[in-house]
Amino acid sequence: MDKKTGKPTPAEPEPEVSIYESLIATRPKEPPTRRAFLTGATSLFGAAAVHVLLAPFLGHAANASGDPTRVPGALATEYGRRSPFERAKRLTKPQRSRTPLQDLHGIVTPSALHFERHHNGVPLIDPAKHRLLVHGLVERPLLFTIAELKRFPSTSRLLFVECSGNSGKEWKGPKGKTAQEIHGLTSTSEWAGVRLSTVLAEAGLTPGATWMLAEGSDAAAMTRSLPLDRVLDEALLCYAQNGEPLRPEQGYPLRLLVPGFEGNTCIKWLRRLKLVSSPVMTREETSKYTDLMTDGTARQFTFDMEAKSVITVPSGGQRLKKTGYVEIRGLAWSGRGRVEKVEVSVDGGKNWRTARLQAPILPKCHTRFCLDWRWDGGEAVLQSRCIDETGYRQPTRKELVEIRGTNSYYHYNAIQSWQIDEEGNVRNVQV
Ligand SMILES: Nc1nc2c(c(=O)[nH]1)N[C@H]1C(S)=C(S)[C@@H](COP(=O)(O)O)O[C@H]1N2
Ligand SMILES: [Mo]
Repeated sequence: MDKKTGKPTPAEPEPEVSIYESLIATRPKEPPTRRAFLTGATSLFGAAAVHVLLAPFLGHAANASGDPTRVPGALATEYGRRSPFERAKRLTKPQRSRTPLQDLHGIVTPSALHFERHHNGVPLIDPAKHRLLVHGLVERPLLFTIAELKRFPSTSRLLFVECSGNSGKEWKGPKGKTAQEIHGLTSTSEWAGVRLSTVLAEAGLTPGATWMLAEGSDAAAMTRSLPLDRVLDEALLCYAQNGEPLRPEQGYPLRLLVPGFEGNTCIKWLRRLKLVSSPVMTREETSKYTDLMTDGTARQFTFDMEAKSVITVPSGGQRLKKTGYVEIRGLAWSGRGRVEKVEVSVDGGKNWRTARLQAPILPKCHTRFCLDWRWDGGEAVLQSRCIDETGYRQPTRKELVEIRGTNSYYHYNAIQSWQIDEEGNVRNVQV
C-alpha cells in the first residue's frame, strides 16, 4: 500500500545485482585461478566485458569480506577508465549519439560522453598526414600541418556545442521520453587550439573576403559558408578537447568551433578554408538546416542557438521515490552570451522562482542551475526558462509555435515541461 495515496504499490522491481555482489556470488570455493574466475563471471557479463571492466580488480573478486581495506587495490594504469559500477552511456544511432544529460554533474561533458553527429561516419585520420589548406581571397594560400598549427599562440574556452536538430521531434508533440532522448544533442567541453583570426592573418585577407567556406575531410565532406564579420572574433581551430587531443568523433585532428553557432557550422576533420565573397549555398545551408515558416518562406543562415534550458533531475523516465526534499537540477545555455538568470516553475508556469546558478557562468557555455524543492506527493509540472544577457527569454511552446508554426525541424528551444504524477513518475508533456 502506498502511504500517501492509499493505492496498492506496484511490486518493486528486483534490485539489480551489483557487479560486486555477483562477483562474490560466482566466487569459487577454492582460491580461484584467473581462468576459473573468468569462467564463473562470464555467464553474467560475457568474457569481453569482464576482461575490460574488471581486469584491474581481480584481486577484489576473491575477497569474500567485501572490505576493500583487506586486499591490495588495483595497480596504476597508463590510461584510466571509470569505475565498473558506473554505467552512464550515450544513446546511439549510426550517425548520431546523445549525451546522458540526466547523469552529469557540473558543466563539462566527459569526452567519452560528448554527443556525436556525423553525416557519413567518423573518419580515421593520421594527424601526421593531415593538412589544412587556406586559400581563395587571400594574399598567400597556405597549407598547414597540425604541428604548424600548434606552434601558433594557443587559446582555450569552455563552450557548448548544440546540434540545430536537438529536440527537433518535439515540434510535432511530446515525442521523446528522457532528457537524453529529447535534449542530448548538446555537450560542453574545454576546447583548445588557435584563433581563426591568427591563421587568417598569416594568409592575409584580401578586401573582397567576406565569407569563408569550411570543409571537412570525412566521407560526407561536409561544407558550410560562414560570414567572416560574425566569426572572426571568436572562432577557434581546435586540436584539443578537455586537455587531450580531440576525440575522433569530435573531429580529430582538427575542427572548427564557432561559439554559440549551430553545431553543423563547427566543421570536424577540417581540411580546407576558402575565403569567398558570398555564401556558397552548399547542401547544408539550402536543402538542410533551413526553417520552413508558415507563409512558405524559409529562414536560412540561422546560426545563433537561442537561449534554452532543461531540468535534468528530475526528468523524463525517472521516478521520485520519496516525498520531501528534492534538489531540482538542470542546464541552461545561450548562443548569444551569458546566462543571466534561470527561473523554475513547479506548477506548469503559473509561478516562477529564481534558480541558483553554479559558477562558472561563462558565455556560450552550459551553465548549471539548482533549486531547492519539497515534493508533497501531489501532481506537479516542472519547467525551467533561461534568460540570457541580451534580455531574451526562452519561449513557451505556444509562443514559439505562434512565430515559427510547426513545419520546422531545427532550432526548437521551447520550455520543457516534465509532469510528475502522484506515484512520482516523470513524463514529457507539452502544456
Ligand atoms: N566534417 C563534418 N563536420 C561536422 C559534421 C559532419 O557530419 N561532418 N556534423 C556537424 C553537425 S550536424 C554537428 S551537430 C556537429 C556535432 O559535433 P560533435 O559530433 O562533436 O558533437 O558537428 C558538425 N560538423
Ligand atoms: Mo547537427
